[in-house]
Amino acid sequence: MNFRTPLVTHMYTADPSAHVFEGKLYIYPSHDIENEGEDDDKGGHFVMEDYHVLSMDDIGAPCIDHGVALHVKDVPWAKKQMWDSDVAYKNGKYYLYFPAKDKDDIFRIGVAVSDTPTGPFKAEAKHIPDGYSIDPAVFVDDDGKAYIYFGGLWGGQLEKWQTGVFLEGDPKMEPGDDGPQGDEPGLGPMFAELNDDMLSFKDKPRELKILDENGKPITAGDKDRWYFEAPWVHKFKGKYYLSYSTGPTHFICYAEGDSPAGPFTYKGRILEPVVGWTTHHSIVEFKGEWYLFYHDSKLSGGKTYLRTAMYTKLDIADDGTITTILPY
Ligand code: FUB
Repeated sequence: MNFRTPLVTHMYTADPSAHVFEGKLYIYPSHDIENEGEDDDKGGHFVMEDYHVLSMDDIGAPCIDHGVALHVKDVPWAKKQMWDSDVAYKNGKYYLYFPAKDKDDIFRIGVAVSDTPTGPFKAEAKHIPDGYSIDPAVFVDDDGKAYIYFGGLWGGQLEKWQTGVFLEGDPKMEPGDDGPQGDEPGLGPMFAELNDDMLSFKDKPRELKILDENGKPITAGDKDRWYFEAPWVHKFKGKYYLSYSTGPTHFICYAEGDSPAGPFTYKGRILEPVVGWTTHHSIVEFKGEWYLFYHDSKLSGGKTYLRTAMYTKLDIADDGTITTILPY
């Protein structure tokens, strides 16, 4: 089995979003590249320019790189920083959801369409209205309804959107300064149902709170459990599980709910910290088994912005409890 080893080594890949399409595993990673950017909390060193699509015919099979599926130069509204993406299938088409900074350096979420899971994807002329911040993840339920989750703090700018419009704030402020603090409820990921055309939201996105065991929102000061970025939703035995990264404490955690719209109650940890600053994952069922795709920075010798995607098996008990993975 090629568990816990790089999916590919000819380029750096991160934020792997895995799906089963046409009986195979398709992985949609970020494509990390070398750069001189500043390694700061604003994420200036993540300067990705394009997306490649990867696939595996089976667990343990070689991972194939299908080449560039979308480049920033082909996205009319985008300027730079093609961060974590996700792909959904509906109506015979594949939809790639991705963030990028627009001409004003504001992260927006766009969509690009293809007839095949490997692309190439053609970007819409404008970003999705009300699509902002980073890390879009789309969950298509058994009834065909599709939901998008997105948002990340600090470099991902989520805290700038608390009023529904982008607030730049004091330029001297450090990332995170203007988000909730201490005992205040932490910000949760944003959520919206997608319209049938998959190109727009049905309603304005709304924030999902992650609750603790007493039904109270996880606070901004609860850094081992707070939401930071990287939302992902999977369904198991009729329940919905929202997993996410805790950012500066480097955990992947999960919370359980009865509906894709939440509320979600914190349940535990999926992955302990990896080498590198970020960790970002996806969860997929393939041929009756569950897998966690994630990344670390081992291959680059710990460079936070040069990461490598990999996967391992996930053990889920009948009641949905996930066994915590120790990465090494
Ligand atoms: O890949 C750039 C950013 O790093 C992602 O958007 C975050 O989730 C983190 O993995």
